[in-house]
Amino acid sequence: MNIGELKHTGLKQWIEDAVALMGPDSVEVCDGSQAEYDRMIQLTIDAGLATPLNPQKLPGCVLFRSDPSDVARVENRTYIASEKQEDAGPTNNWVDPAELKKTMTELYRGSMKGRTMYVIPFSMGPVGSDIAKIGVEITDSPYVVANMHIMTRVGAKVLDVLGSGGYYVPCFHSVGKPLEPGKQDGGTWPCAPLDKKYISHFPETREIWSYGSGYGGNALLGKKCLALRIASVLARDEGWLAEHMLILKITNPQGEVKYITGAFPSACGKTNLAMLVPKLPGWKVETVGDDIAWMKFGADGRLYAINPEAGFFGVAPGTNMESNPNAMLTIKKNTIYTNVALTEDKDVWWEMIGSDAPGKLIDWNGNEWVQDKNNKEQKPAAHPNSRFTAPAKQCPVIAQEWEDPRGVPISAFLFGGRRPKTIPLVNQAKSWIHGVFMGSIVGSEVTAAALDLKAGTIRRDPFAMLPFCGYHMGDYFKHWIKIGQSHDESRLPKIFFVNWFRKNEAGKFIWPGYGDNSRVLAWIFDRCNGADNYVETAIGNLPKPDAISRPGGVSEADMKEICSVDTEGWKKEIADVRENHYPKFGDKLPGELAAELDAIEKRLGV
Ligand code: TSX
Ligand code: MN
Repeated sequence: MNIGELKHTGLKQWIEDAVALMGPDSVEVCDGSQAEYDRMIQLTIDAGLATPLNPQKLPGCVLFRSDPSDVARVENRTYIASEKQEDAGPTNNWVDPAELKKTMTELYRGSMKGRTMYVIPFSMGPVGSDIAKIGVEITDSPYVVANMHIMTRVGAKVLDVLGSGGYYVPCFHSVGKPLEPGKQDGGTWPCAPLDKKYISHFPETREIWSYGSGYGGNALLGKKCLALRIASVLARDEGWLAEHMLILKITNPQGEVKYITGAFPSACGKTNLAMLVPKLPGWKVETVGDDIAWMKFGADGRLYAINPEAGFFGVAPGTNMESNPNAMLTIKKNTIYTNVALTEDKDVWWEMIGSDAPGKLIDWNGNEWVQDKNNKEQKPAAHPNSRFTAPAKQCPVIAQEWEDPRGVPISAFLFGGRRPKTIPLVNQAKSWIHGVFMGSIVGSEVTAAALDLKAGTIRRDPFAMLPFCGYHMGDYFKHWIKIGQSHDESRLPKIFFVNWFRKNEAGKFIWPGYGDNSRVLAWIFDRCNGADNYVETAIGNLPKPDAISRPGGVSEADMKEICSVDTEGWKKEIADVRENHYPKFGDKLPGELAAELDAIEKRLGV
């Protein structure tokens, strides 16, 4: 489709202005068809950027290797450009929007020379759902087009909903590498150097401008940029919630169904939880979403959630038939792999895939790699942030209602993190405001992968939204408090804090996690039905002894330990929140949260 056929005059003008600025050789409006997807993949193969994988083992799959400088989201190059710095808050990078637009306009000038400009109309959420939103991404990357096909709903059906004047979030993306006449990428992943990369959000005008990176969240603008950073601002203004949460469906042995969402910082196994295979007989867990939840109130006063995405953009290393069999089955076909290792028979391999590397590999840098288990220093074959992009509909346990435009009614919110000490296995908030307090203090142990902070320390990541909130985090807390104040609390989801990561004195994990987490989900399920399975404590409602069935290998003493109040540990936790965490939000910290902190401290006893 070409621009002339567009009915939407505003959209047409916006594209024409972009063409004049970026100077592509040609322009294509994407239709979302399989033929278009296949053509994008073929283009990247011809440009030496993609390798087709073994059609017997991985039909319809390809492998990309990115530039070594372009392997993850770049938080220090991610900007919230609001008129006032105060509106971006202390946890976001702020720049003056006019200044940023000036800088980026010069970068965009001629940036698509020698390339095709693709215009991607996409819907976040089922097309036409009241909860869904439309975006249009302009990009010069066929890799982005192919990934957007999987991660969002693309094409003509979206333009139909837009009509001649409908609202869309405009998104600019350029890899920032114009091509000389007649030149191709020739196997070199196109991107700009780090100091030229910009992932910019204009929350007041609801625009996204991305430049210089072709990778994941920097380039697939529907995901973190639109569905979280911009949507969080829309949600604040319109009274709903745009959250970094998985959505799962649980069915108990009696056939009763509940839906639960959960927010966890990175490296806590969110995708694994979203596709959990329960160990408890008779219980069923199905997937609605693994990363983002958009929630609006229904006429019945309940919160209804949709998954705004249509695919999974998951971390490959660590994914195996034990940790997440459903993910492994999802990614057997029609999947884009990025930065994993390649085997001699064109299969994929990554660290902790469940078996040793079969012979000689090509690592994520394109070099030959032979596994040496005696060498502890050996660099990984797959990049630790290597990814699969796969259609959600291929997940064997995708819930049948995952695309219901009305969304699913949420019974519980989970918050969690990797906490080796103090934080119990599960703890129910006493009230909405206590639950908001729990969300506000979410933190996770820093694993070796993060270079910026010392391993072993706790990094606070309130609501797992720290990198994804498009405005001041103190105002975000206030928004959550207001949701509670303006709705019938009995119809709001119950709030829980979970911790699969308690360690004993020897540094060994006490709780087996994974499928055994279904025991905790069952307790939460019953709690939502008002079961008499809890004891009130200073920190919240904890499981009664024996209310959570004990997995094999966990001693009675250990079970008791992870289900009780560590008063001394909690006093330290409270002190850390008071001295190091809450002061970050200055006078934007809601008084209700300061009061909640005081109340818990008082209940713990001085
Ligand atoms: O995803 C995880 N989950 C959630 C699963 C539904 N992981 C992996 C985190 C990195 C992405 C976990 N790791 C979980 C967990 O519940 N728990 C642990 C910690 C753990 C690791 C190994 C063992 C036990 C716990 N091994 C044995 O018990 C033998
Ligand atoms: Mn995420």
